[in-house]
Amino acid sequence: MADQSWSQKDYHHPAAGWGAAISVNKVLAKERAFGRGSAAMFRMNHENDGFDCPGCAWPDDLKGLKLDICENGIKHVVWEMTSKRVDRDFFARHTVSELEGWSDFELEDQGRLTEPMVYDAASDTYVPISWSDAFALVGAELRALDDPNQASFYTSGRLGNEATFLYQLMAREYGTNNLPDCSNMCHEASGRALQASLGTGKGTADLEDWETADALFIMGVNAASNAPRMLTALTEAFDRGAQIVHVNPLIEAASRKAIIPHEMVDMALMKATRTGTLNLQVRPGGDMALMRGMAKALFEEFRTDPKALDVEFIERYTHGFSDYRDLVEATPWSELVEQSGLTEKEIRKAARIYSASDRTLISWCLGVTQHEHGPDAIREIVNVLLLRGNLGREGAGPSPVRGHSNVQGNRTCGIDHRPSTDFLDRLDAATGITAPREHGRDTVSTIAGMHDGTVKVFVGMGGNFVMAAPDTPYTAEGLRRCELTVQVSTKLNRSHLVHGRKALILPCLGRTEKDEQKHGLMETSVEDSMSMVHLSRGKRKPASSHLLSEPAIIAGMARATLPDSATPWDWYVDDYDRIRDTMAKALIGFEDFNRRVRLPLGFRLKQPARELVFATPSGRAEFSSAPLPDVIPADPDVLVLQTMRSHDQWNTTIYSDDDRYRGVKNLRTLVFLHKDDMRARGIEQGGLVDIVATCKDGSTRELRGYTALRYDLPRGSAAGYMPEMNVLIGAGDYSEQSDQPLMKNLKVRITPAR
Ligand SMILES: Nc1nc2c(c(=O)[nH]1)N[C@H]1C(S)=C(S)[C@@H](COP(=O)(O)OP(=O)(O)OC[C@H]3O[C@@H](n4cnc5c(=O)[nH]c(N)nc54)[C@H](O)[C@@H]3O)O[C@H]1N2
Ligand SMILES: Nc1nc2c(c(=O)[nH]1)N[C@H]1C(S)=C(S)[C@@H](COP(=O)(O)OP(=O)(O)OC[C@H]3O[C@@H](n4cnc5c(=O)[nH]c(N)nc54)[C@H](O)[C@@H]3O)O[C@H]1N2
Ligand SMILES: [Mo]
Repeated sequence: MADQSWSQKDYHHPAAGWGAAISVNKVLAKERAFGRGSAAMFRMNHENDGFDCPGCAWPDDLKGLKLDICENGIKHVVWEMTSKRVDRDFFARHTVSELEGWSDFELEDQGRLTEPMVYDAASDTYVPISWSDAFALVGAELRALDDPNQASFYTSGRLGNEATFLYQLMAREYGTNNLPDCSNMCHEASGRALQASLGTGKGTADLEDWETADALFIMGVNAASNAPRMLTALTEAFDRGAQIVHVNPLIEAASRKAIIPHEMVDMALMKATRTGTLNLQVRPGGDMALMRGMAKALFEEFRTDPKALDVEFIERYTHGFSDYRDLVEATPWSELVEQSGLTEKEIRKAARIYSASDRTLISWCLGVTQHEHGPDAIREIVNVLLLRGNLGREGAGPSPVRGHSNVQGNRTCGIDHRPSTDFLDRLDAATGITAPREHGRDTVSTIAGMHDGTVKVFVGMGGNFVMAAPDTPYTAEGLRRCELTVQVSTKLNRSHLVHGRKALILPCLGRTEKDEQKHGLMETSVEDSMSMVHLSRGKRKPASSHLLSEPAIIAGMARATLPDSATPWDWYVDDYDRIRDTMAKALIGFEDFNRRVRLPLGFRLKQPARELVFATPSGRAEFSSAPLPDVIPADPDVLVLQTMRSHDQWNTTIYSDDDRYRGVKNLRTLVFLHKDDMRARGIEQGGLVDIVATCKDGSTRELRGYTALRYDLPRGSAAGYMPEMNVLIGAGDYSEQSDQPLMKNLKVRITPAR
């Protein structure tokens, strides 16, 4: 064995519970945020008073006095509240070249950014710049471009709705739809599939549906780490006797048992509740075959039991049923078994659970979306739901688990590189601008544009583009070719060091902080995974007196870029109610925004598909009849590698090198493999390996010296961590259907290290 400082053990404890509590205390201590951290928890996610958890997009459970908090949400808040600071002295002491040698962890660990900085090539350092000079620089560069489409405006899914609206308004008034966002890497597939099937880009289920479903299918998500508050819904589901089927190549912690931290008695007694009733270890990309197999079993059952299908629903509300049935019936079991990686018995068992249930909800995340056929797989999920009328009623429906806390709100409020004409017409009418109609660039195409010289200015509203995007060196080279890169951030990260000829770091307020404007303390709104829109109000003193809010930074850039703009940028920033008044006119479902967002729990955006109104060409829910893809590599030597998060990270932010629920300590440069695949390759437990990925264009990329660990996953598959493994994903490795990078489907060869 190589390095012995790491360890791997099976994890037998329940998810959440004391392990989580202890971990929270460690984080509080490390960030020197004890008093602050615990006070903050009690202000988070509270009925219209307090800030929205900046972590994931799981909805807040605000009923009664239940304090709905989770370990990772707390870590995330504390991360923002650290008492450490990155100030001008820090930048004077360290050249950018020196900082490039630091780890991502070390960079973020320096604390909060405190004032605007500009890159000074002569000294290779960032030096202070006033806000007005920073805005003037952005304006001058943007105005100097030959074509507005030479700029690209990225959003990471933290941005509140009001800032989001101003940001897209600025880009469109300036003249481009180049609005890539992190959603291009997570749920683009869900948006496109649901739009095609149901005429809406979002799920239709809400938290109450989670609370009343009697069968839940949880697909391709590591909920205990990435949506921990789902554990509450799962324990409650188990307690009421619901079936909970987890579909995942890995048996993740959320599929076993959990103790919910706010259930103090359970915590004290160590009483764990089960959170799963069946695990189906599909092969990577095998979800569509599983769904189709379930449909096939239902059709068979229907021959003797007319209740197996909801014939009335199908006749009344759907289109394309008979084509779909013919296709499914023509697909042999052998193919479904092979492509799903499951046995016929397992698929039939899942189908029986489904047909015995009156109210079924199907949820999914990146394990389903980040594949070549993500959209087809999601449409197949919808097909299966439609077969039994699991739509538009309590306890049922599709429920994608979104990522960043406001990624869904970003799309609703206009971050869309492919906006509909309808949306743009309303925007124009409400704001008096003339938005461009030509579609813009997404994440993948922004990187391509940086390389061919058609993208010269990059603005990042949050996020860490260079680390989050695929093909790290290629993306880095693209950013370096830009004339100007602007990063609006709270903490130092690699995207500040990998910069254009000119570069700005613009530090902003975090969501936990007070946002004081001319008309007083401002609130911003967010939309969760289940379409609830509610207010978030920061409570803490800002990390530095020089920070501006995101709306103020956007307005500053807009004023400098569009000197003749008729948009009242400063007037908007003085009072966010004014932004909301304009949003109420521009966005469907936001009527009377200012009043409704102040209702005790905010309001739920109307979901036409939930009312069985379908904005599809046929006006009905569309069955899709996509061919079943072959997801098995032709060469048995090739493994399908997925890149995922550890328990202790937030996307590109790494809290520690541990992955508690997978039993790993102190190691991130690892690859999980099936024991037989290890044996076949002469790889030992803990042995070092080289990983070579072959990209779609035939080019190869490699990572050397990773540690191989035995893990319970399907033969032929492998797993490791993002963002380190992004170097293996070619820039051209994205889905033809969704343009999403294939982050869960890399074709690799793994051999003992040379
Ligand atoms: N603590 C924490 N919370 C987070 C984040 C974070 O980094 N840290 N990130 C946030 C963001 S932006 C997002 S988008 C979400 C991401 O949430 P997840 O989707 O849970 O993210 P991953 O860690 O990529 O895990 C992917 C899961 O899919 C499974 N999987 C892989 N391939 C397949 C497949 O072919 N089929 C099926 N059925 N499953 C598969 C993996 O085994 C793993 O369980 O979480 C959000 N919440
Ligand atoms: N290989 C692989 N790659 C992936 C994925 C994968 O599963 N596998 N997942 C993809 C997914 S789903 C996503 S969403 C992306 C994540 O992509 P991003 O959203 O671009 O990345 P994050 O790591 O969430 O961004 C962290 C940075 O955001 C800044 N920040 C934090 N809070 C705030 C705030 O309130 N305001 C502002 N302005 N800035 C703030 C901080 O400076 C911090 O360094 O990564 C993608 N990349
Ligand atoms: Mo995401």
